[in-house]
Amino acid sequence: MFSKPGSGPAVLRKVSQEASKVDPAKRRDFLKKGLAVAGGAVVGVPFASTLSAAENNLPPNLPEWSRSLGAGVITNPYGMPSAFEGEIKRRTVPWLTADRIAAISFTPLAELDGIITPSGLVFERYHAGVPTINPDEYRLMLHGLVENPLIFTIDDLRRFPSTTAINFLECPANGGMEWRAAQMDALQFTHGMISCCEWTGVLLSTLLEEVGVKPEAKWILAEGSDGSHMSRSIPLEKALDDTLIVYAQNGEPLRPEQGYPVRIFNPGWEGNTSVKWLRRLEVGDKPWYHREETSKYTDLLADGRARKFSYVQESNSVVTFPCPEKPLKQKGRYELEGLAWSGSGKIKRVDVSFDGGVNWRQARLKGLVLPKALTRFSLDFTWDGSPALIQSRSVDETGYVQPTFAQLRAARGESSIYHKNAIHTWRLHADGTVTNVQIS
Ligand SMILES: Nc1nc2c(c(=O)[nH]1)N[C@H]1C(S)=C(S)[C@@H](COP(=O)(O)O)O[C@H]1N2
Ligand SMILES: [Mo]
Repeated sequence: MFSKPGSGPAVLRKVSQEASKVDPAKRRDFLKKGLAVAGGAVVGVPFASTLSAAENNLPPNLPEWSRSLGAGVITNPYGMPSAFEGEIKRRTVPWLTADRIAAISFTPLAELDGIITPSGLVFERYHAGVPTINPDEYRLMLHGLVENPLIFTIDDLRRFPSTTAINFLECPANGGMEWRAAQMDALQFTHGMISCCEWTGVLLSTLLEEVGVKPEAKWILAEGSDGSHMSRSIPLEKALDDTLIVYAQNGEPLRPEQGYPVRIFNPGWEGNTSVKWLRRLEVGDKPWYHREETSKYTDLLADGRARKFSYVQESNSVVTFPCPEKPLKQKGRYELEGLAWSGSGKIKRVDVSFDGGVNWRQARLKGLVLPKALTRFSLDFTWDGSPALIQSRSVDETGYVQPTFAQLRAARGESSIYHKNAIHTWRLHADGTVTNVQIS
């Protein structure tokens, strides 16, 4: 079957003819930058070659799904992804993170576009599983060095002015398996303990104003109501700056895995400070040094001392295409993509190298460039089949430059599993596959 003459197909034909032209000036430009151009390669299939396909759903035939009524509106009262996208999912590393207590699942970064992580794909980290909390029984206590201690219901929290912000949330152990050597051959596992959502809630400063903070107050303890009683000490300056008491994620109530019905959210800071299933906020004059923040969230240095309260997630970046999950299937033109972020503010610049850090080209920042949020970058390139060592290097608005492994190890040793933000390397092989390697 053919479509009407002169309509769709003619337009398609025109596009594919144009795509086959290579502008000589651009070609010279590519060569100058050290990237070979595969001669005459076209993206897509020439229109005429499909004309012989008489009995299938491909153009120019009309597909079978265009000849009958589709599913109705009540099929999915809550919409789900296409059944063909079932492989886009959170995954665990069975030997390391599948345990109920030390549970971690990873965000499938290679499969995502834009900067927002869909709620169902946000990585999960819990120390004692996901509690089931009836919102009618939910209460938040705010007490300690305050004039007027209060207990809030969710309705109470919603009566205060709300704030919405798009921010990343990263576990400082993101990439922790890579501190000493390249180990995981998947972007999902080297960088997938990060998400970026739109969060809505009330500023903690608003609640603190309501209860009246005493002059000697300097710290706040946030405590979860799950079995782990996860608790962290947060300096008052942060609490009065951008800390949110969050009840919504990507426009709907928080997901149970993310702390339903209420979590605290500290933009740009270690994910563990964003205590989920929040039960209690206590105002005090010194840190509490509770179990998790002493036994876990300190960074052991080479000389045996430990960094404490290393809250800020330093600038980091990674190439998300190509990557082990997304190899190159043929030569020709592509758009390299990646994600960069900084807990200190906006991403200012990202550079990309194809030769392991010898030569660098500036990537473009795509779409929204927001403080303390994932920022997408990209770079056009044409692959001639040569092996490459692909890297990205971010610079944030404070001027901080993402370190090499050599720089990071010189400063921090190799004893920590946290805050590994070194420049990452993907080895692109001649057959288009990609593996994880480290070069200092
Ligand atoms: N109550 C409670 N809050 C918690 C945790 C927990 O186990 N219990 N895990 C923390 C850790 S270590 C991280 S990295 C983040 C993960 O947030 P997410 O599961 O929403 O991605 O939640 C933090 N908040
Ligand atoms: Mo974490």
